[in-house]
Amino acid sequence: MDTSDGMKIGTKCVHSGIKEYEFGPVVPPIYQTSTFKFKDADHGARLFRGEEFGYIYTRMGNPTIEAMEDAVAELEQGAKAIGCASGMAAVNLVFLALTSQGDHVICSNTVYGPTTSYLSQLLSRFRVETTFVDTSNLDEVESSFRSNTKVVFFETPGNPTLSVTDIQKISEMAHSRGAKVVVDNTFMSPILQQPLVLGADIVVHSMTKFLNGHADVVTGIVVLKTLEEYQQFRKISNLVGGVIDPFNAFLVHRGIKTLEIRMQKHCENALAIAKYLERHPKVERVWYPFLPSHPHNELSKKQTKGGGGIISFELKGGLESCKMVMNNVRVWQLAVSLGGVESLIQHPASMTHSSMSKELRLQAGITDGLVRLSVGIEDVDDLIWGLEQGLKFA
Ligand code: LCS
Repeated sequence: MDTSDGMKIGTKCVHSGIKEYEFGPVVPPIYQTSTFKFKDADHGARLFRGEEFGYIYTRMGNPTIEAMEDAVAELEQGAKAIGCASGMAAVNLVFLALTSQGDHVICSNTVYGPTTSYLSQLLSRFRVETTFVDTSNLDEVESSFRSNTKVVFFETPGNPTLSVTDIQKISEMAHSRGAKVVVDNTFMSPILQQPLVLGADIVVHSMTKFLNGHADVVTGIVVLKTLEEYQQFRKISNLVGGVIDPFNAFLVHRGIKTLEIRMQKHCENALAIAKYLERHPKVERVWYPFLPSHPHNELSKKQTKGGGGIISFELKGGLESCKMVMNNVRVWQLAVSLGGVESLIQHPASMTHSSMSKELRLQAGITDGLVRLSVGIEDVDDLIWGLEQGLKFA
């Protein structure tokens, strides 16, 4: 039995999803099995007809995976969730479930590069058309709706420029036109932002990032608001595969126990580093939602509990300066991905967002002089010292 009902989120992080298991372990066992025995032939047939609940085959469900899925669903205040093999597998599941030939999607122009490419280069082959807009601009979103618009998809804050989108207002707008709102909540985690409570229909995560938090798995999840939607999505997930495996689910569930304290430290460190960068003579501009200079600071403070662990900044010296900083920083590691306990630095234009066309990249504000930081939980003095070693060369 889940013991976390009615508790605060830090308690939920520790207890959510955990059931009673044989021998009484306090953490869910890793059911590393592809398949489950039926009691007899009639039992197997009843499970397949859906007349009785039971595990059948791990692509369709597994107790270790379900424990983690229930934990994330509870933290996001959804009904149920589906663990996926990666964040991109979660994005794919959403669009396979929600769109058909001839449909239209509105997507923020500030999302992870491969999400843009998935929509513009892959889903378009199945005659699902996407309009990319600045979703922080409500007028732009409003004027992009068509009679066949089925989905509005965005990250908030967006990767990598940290532009913030009003979840509540966009949800009202989309619902009045019969479209669903899907929020990629990877940058915030349910500790800082709960899109379903603000009116969104579906949440996706790359759990590779903050939810797991330790840079040792690639996984994703789709959180559904209603059981009916979950059942509809589960049927599609059973067909497309691309599900998480029990060991990775175990690791993510373990990571979630410390999610609240990790997010607090990510936010605290990131705000201090954003302020340091803002004062730095070699830095042109800093993008961090909880800085008063961020254009969406007010909305960010209303909609989220913290600025998160990601900062982007523009160097006065452009691309050459970015390379000097990346090649000379200490403590920080030059690598893509984000949301782990270790601090990382990378260059969106040539790395995470390089699959986008130059036109879409510049439209999203991803210039050659932009550097992205994923601020970890190390001591902030060491992080600032490490950055300064690189910035000296900018
Ligand atoms: N959504 C967001 C917001 C992401 O940042 C990423 C990956 C994905 C979805 C896809 O998740 P994955 O399939 O990798 O689990 N973002 C990355 C990034 O910024 N650097 O490397 C990966």
